[in-house]
Amino acid sequence: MGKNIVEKILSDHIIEGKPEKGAEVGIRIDQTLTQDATGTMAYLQFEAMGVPKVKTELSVSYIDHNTVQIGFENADDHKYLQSVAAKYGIVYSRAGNGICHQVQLERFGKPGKTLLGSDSHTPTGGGIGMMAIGAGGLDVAVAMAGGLFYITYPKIIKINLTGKLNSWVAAKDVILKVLEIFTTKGNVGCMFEYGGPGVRTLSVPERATITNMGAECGVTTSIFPSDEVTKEFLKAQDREDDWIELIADEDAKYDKVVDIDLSKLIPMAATPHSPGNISTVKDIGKINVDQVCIGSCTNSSYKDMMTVANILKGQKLSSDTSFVVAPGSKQVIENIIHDGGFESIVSAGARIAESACGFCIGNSQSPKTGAISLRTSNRNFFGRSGTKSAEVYLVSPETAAAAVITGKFTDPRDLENMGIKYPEIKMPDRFYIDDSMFIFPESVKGETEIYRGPNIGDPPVAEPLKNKISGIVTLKVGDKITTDHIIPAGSKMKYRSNVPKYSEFLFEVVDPTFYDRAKEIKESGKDNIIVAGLSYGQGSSREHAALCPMYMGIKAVLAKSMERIHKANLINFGILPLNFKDEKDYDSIDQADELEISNIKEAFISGKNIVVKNISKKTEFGATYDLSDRQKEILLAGGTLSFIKKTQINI
Ligand code: MIC
Ligand code: SF4
Repeated sequence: MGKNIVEKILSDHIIEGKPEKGAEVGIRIDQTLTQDATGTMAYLQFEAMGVPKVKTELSVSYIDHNTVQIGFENADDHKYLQSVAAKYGIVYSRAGNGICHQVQLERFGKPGKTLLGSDSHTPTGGGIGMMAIGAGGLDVAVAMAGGLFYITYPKIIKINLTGKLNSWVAAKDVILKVLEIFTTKGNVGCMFEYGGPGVRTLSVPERATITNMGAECGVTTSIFPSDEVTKEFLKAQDREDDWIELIADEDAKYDKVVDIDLSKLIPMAATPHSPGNISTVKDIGKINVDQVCIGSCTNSSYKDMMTVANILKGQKLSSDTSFVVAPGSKQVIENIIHDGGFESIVSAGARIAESACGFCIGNSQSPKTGAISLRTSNRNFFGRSGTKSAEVYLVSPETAAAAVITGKFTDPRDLENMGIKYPEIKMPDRFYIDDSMFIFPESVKGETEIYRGPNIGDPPVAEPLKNKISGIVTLKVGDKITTDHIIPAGSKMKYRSNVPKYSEFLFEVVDPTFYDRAKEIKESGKDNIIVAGLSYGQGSSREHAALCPMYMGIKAVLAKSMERIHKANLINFGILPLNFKDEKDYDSIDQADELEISNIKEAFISGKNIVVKNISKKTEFGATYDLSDRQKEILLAGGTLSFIKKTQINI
């Protein structure tokens, strides 16, 4: 029987477990990437493993998130990361070189390889035919040390593309359509594989926009075939030798096939406050736009920037709109300078931000009170922009550029009526390439001493899971709680290397009293427990959303359902992830109730449900857990680091 692309890559990489749907399999990781906001913890944990050099084919450490440098913290972290990279054989991508996913695609991504990244948008690499997966920093550290990465053998969903995008309709509109179909919940354990005749009409950056935002659906990853278009892209990056053909066999099977006719799509937007709230641009109407931000790992490629530049050529920014552009990499900036695009963007009135995450993570450019902000990024979670009252819409670069000119939400197809022609962008035959912002480990001479400034603290160690968790529901939350709700990034992100300080901001967006209440419960000797609705832990890979709760004495999270990366992070840090056996029991619990979760170890052995007693309400109900034997052992050992030390597994 023929194989699809996912099956081909997995069969080359599975080292442990059987390729059966729903089973846990351990895969070999060829490449890793980290970014600075998740990287410091990942490398502190890697150091604790005592491995002399990384064992992957390639590991890259990017500086792209914490580049604001108000105070010493960011710069300290950068220096630490540079010294770790030099010591352990890791490529270091300096601040200014660009956003990790964009740069990885340009310079290192290889079809058919596996990539594990400590960032949820690592699947951007699927645009080049890689199996690129986002994970917590600790899982990436294990992979760098030569350990396996564990996933659920996926359900493989084919998204069959036919037709061709019309003018003014973009790759972003494709993924917004996918989000409309699949929503942001209920897709855990699935992978999207794109196929069909429409694929060849999409360039690599367009494909990468689509795989990037698959993360918002909660799938493990998304992947495109590696074909002639991929070959041309790699050739233009002077990397033709990295190309292999990777296409599904004619008779490949899928768990589900969904058809999308590209020629039927129209400009779309995700409305506040979820990438899953999908509307058409037309239906939103001509509302005033206060801010337009173009960039982020979703839409900051050469193609995106040149499209915007050509739309804005000879135009000026509307007087009531603020406009920022952050090209995705140094390579993108240099190429749009060479090809004349930079001038049009600057001349139109853009404020040029450095090639970094910046506005996307609320680390700059927070909009004004109550603003309508149009962004080409991938997440519009409540409060993420740094302004709680702002309404953030996610759109294509074309729709964003239209709003720059008109100052209003505008269907970009209407620009034709203003005499603006749709720009057909041709990808360069050869990009202007300069790798001087990488520090390659081969170039580092002599012994390296690790630099540890005052911002670098030791990661706290988890405790072994107790047989009885007895404590208080510190917080009860609803559906779709994101990691941005759990622990904000933005201006607080500079404390990533200082867990006690960063923990002060836990659930700040949801309930500013959380930290004090959790501290009091912890100090009284009781456990903290979180109760949540559907799809808890959506969004980022940030392991601080588990690490800081662990530090504050949270022992269990009881939810209707949980997202993949967050659940793995909870296990890595010894927090028990539980699900309601019957979702209705969620309604019977109130915040501040006292719960008792007992006989956990017996349940792990017998495989039976865990009984949760609500002492306050004098009721009890069943909780399920979807844990492999390996995950149970990790929890009982007190998290992954302790598990590695205890079992002395050979990584
Ligand atoms: C995000 O987009 O939310 C981030 C910031 O890139 C995170 C990583 C982090 O929190 O450091 C992600 O996507 O994993
Ligand atoms: Fe950076 Fe935003 Fe991409 Fe996250 S989603 S990696 S913050 S650009």
